[in-house]
Amino acid sequence: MLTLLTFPSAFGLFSASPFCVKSALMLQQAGQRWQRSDLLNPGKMPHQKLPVLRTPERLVPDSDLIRDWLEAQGADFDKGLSDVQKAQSRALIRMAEEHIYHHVVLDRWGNDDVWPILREMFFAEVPALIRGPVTRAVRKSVVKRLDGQGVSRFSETERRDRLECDLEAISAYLWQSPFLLGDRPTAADMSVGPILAAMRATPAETRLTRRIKQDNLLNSYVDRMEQAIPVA
Ligand SMILES: N[C@@H](CCC(=O)N[C@@H](CS)C(=O)NCC(=O)O)C(=O)O
Repeated sequence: MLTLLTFPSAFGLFSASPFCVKSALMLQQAGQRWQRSDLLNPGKMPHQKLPVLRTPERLVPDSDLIRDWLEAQGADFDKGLSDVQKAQSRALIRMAEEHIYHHVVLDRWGNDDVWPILREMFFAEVPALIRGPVTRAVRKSVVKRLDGQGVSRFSETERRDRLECDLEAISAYLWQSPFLLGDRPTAADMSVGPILAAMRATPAETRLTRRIKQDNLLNSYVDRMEQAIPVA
């Protein structure tokens, strides 16, 4: 049986990590027999990140490589799509994973209202005596990476505008069909859906959580995705 090494469930989601949710959706959609195994520290993983899929032969790191592996076994997440739609799918996936995702991470780790909740949720197993310094160090390293990526260097208004353009692009698709590229979820939905779900699920009310919750189109899309391929 396949094992998905994943960050644990959080905020009512299969995992705090949208990449882990994406891989779970793909495993489910591919009809594979699989189980989850929760990890808190991916330090020993091939990319020091999660998700990782344990197959009978090897560890497959990275949600894109997991997708490739599943497709090599016969899965087709973009069944019936034209070449242009497949190109659109790729662009949507990159927009969500390489841009929107960083806004979500900043909203979780850079936000002083969210941080105390996150600290208790993610680090409950760290002994109380060292929890303070350990959690501060982890937060500092995440915030430093966001600075390196660049998202936190924009002003709040610039960030809002950048994100808004992406959400409008996604909405333009969703005005046409229940899922991004038609009547059924495809690979693009399995990336975009979990990232919007993560944005909505941040455990404090923020500009980003409100942005999804108050948008009927996006909010119902997140619900639809969760119902279409249940993995929780
Ligand atoms: N490109 C990777 C991204 C995975 C990723 O960024 N995972 C994050 C959690 S959302 C992680 O493991 N972070 C731990 C770290 O960077 O130390 C994929 O698609 O799987």
